[in-house]
Amino acid sequence: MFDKVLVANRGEIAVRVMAACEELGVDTVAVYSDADEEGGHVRYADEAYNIGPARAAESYLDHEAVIEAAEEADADAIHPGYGFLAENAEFAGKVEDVEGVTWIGPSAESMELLGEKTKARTVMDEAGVPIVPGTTDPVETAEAVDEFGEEHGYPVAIKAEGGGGGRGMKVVRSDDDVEAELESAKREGEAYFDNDSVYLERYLETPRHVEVQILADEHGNVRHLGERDCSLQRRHQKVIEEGPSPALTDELREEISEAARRGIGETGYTNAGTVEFLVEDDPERGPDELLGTDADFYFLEVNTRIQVEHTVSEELTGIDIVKWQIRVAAGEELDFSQDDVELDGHAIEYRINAESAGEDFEPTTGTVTRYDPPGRIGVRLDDAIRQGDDIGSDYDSLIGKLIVHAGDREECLARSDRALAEFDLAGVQTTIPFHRLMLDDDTFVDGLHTTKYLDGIDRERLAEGTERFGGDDEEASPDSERTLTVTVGGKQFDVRLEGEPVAGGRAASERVTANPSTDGSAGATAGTTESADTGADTTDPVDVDDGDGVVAAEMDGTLIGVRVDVGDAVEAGDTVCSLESMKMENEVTATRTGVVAERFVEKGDSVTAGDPLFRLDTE
Ligand code: MV4
Repeated sequence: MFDKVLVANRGEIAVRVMAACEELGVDTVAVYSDADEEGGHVRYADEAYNIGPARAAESYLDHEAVIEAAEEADADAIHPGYGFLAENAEFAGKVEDVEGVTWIGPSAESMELLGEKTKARTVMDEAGVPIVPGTTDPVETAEAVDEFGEEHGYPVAIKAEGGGGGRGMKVVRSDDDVEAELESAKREGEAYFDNDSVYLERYLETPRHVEVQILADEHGNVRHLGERDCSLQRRHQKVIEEGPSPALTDELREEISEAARRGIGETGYTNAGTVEFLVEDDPERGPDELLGTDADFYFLEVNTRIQVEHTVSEELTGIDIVKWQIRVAAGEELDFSQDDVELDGHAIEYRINAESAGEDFEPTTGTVTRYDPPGRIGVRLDDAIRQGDDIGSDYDSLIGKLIVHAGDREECLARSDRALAEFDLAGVQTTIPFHRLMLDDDTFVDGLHTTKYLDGIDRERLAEGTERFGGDDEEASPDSERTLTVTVGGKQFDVRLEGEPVAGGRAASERVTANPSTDGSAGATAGTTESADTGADTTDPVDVDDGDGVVAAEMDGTLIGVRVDVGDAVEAGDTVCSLESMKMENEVTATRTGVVAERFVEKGDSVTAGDPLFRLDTE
């Protein structure tokens, strides 16, 4: 076993990995950016190294900075968590090449193979795992797309070879759109993955998203830990995950899980991974009709990392997946057979994001003035924050995960209701009210939601519903108390705040009483927790045009791609540049047709919300 593991991540997943190390008797090393000096993962670790500025590209994504920290700390392994460098085969390869440091994950070679989608499709196809009807070779021309559409029918999905998690996918609804969508998919592939190669699949209109958890060791053992249903998503971001899937019969569940195990076994994969499938749902299906072995399911992609929702499978099987990642990387053999793996009851994970569901899930920031999470039977909370922490906007918005386990789905839903009602968090808006709304939603409660469900839900209903359940402007009751730990002249004090908090968390007239801090622990500010298990995801295009043809940045960020220059003709809807913000890539699109008259920025520039990017002359 390793002596010391460096965790190349932040927030709840970094703490989750360190907790596994703790149980294995392994020392832990945190790395942190300037924004995370007082982050929860730094508090938790045995030692910590600053690896650069807040901007992820200069810290958490800096290969050399992470490897240097590992060498300096004399760590003998690196765990990447999810997001950031977790699925970067190049980085994994660099770690593999460092003498005395082990990569806790699949081999760089496996990551590369499965990261290239047509290769992954080919391997799975050869292993007898059904793949979505389509091409296993890249397509080059509009004619090839057209031909596929004629033969298999529209809609057709054009997907980027390097894509995944919702990025670089375009849907072609008729032959009129082929040319534009093909160009757009290639451009995105090039911008995001340095790879303009694309392939085709038949587009399924209302699939369910089912994924199988895999653990594999270096001795040829491959086990599946059952499936999770992640159909409740918005814009490719999962919000609630559960297992077992409420839509499948045990027979279909077994068939999909075994297909995943077979496919992974063929690739020589090791460590933890997830095999994603789409299952064609029947829109006419009732709550008591489950999808059986006559339903079609298709391999989609393999995620070569631990995922945000791994906790669901841990609750169902009682197997500590993260601990096994570390043990497998250290060469240990899985000590349980497939028959030993039993799914016990039902588990649901609720992502607690600092977002306002009523305002289109806009990320929110603030200071956590009250943090009193639920507990008791069947409730697990994976987090890294504490009362007094600042939720910033440098990283994405996941601040914790509530995982509820019970004997069956019905009990799990009731227990979830109880746990979410108990969850007392103030100072920053979160998705808690949204989750409570979902527990009051017939489609979700009946398990009839597909991947399209949330994007089609009425905005008003979301706004009203989240308001009803504690709402977006929740305030502390007047007699409530909040405490903060502050440092004054080098001494730490617990400060009790009384009175009405106002926006930002400070009372207009508040009494402050201070007592010396009992445990001497540092007062805390933490950035938000990294959550994007899909890596950086694409949000909807940002359209900003203040009326005089100026396209302005809607948020703070860095320009990672500038697509047009002075003199270029653009059409409304064309992407003019890509803006990275909070680890997400946002396409800035032209809102009108015209010619670029002025360009105020170039690739690599940092911009602040409101900064002009281009001026368009309208024709
Ligand atoms: C699809 C699809 C329908 N047909 N492929 C989106 C994320 C990426 N991993 C693949 N995705 C999809 N691929 C075909 N041929 C629908 C989606 C999709 C989706 C998939 C899983 C979970 C949520 C989704 C939401 C929208 C679209």
